[in-house]
Amino acid sequence: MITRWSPAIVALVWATVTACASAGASPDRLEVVSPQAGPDIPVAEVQAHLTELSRIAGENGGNRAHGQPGYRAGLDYVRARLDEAGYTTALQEFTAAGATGYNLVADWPGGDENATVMFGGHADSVSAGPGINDNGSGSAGLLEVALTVAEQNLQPTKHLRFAWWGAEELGLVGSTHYVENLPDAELAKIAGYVNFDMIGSPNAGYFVYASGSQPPGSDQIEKVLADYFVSIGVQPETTEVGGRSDHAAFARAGIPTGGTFTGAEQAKTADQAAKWGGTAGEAFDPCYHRGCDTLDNIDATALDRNTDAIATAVWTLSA
Ligand code: DPN
Ligand code: CA
Ligand code: ZN
Repeated sequence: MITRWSPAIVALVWATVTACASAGASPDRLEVVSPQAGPDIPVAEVQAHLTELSRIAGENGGNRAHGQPGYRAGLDYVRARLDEAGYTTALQEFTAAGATGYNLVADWPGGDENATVMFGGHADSVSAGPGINDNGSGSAGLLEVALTVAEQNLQPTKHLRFAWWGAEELGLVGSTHYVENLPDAELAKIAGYVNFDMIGSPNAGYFVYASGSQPPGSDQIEKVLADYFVSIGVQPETTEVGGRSDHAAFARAGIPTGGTFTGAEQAKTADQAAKWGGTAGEAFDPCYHRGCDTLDNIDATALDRNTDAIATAVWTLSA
């Protein structure tokens, strides 16, 4: 790895600017030994999970929102697939807006638990609709990669943990609850957290979370994801996701974070349309937080590429 700044200086700067990096994992534990080619995940398998989430929303008042029956039904679908595959799963309860919420955490047995790499995304929709791009897409991509880990009986050096967060749409409630209630000793074992929130936008962009404003070690995650897109001939851009998704609580705890994103309410520029295709001047996701975020609101190519990026990140960062 070529680092521009010495890790000591980066750590010093980060410690100076952040007030609560108490339990942060040391960034060197995330160091990529050698990039691994992740498996090519068939997008049809990811789409099949989206079809199930759509059906579940349809049978439960049209959404999968926090506190609504469709939320729990969708989460139970994901959990059942993981249990069948051999994961150790747990539901973590919390309360938000007077309703019980749930995080689903799934551990793949094995690996060094003192170096745990986590991959997650939010499982709730807004109440306006079924939330198929936001965030059925990340939920389904993560699920299919987790199932592929099991099918291939991956035996990574590090310990692998997947998470599906509740009540993200109410203000990152589930992921914040998880991080804030994990004992410092457990938090210190988390070598990195990679987030996938909206990965199939219909007018897709190819964004990787910018690591510069994130804890030391985040550059490793950015590089694995960006290198993957370049390897398939897609030129990604970095984006400042800030406090807009579930990596935020991990970053506040000093844990290296990253992720991918295909865009929400912002309009695609002419330059972006030239390199990625799609429509300039139109939102990446015109159905963002609307009832029309249905199965029709997915670009299968973006969903495929991003799910393959998840697989590459899982294989590489856990090796
Ligand atoms: N956090 C997303 C949502 O659930 O509405 C939107 C989003 C994701 C925005 C990633 C920016 C970056
Ligand atoms: Ca694929
Ligand atoms: Zn959302």
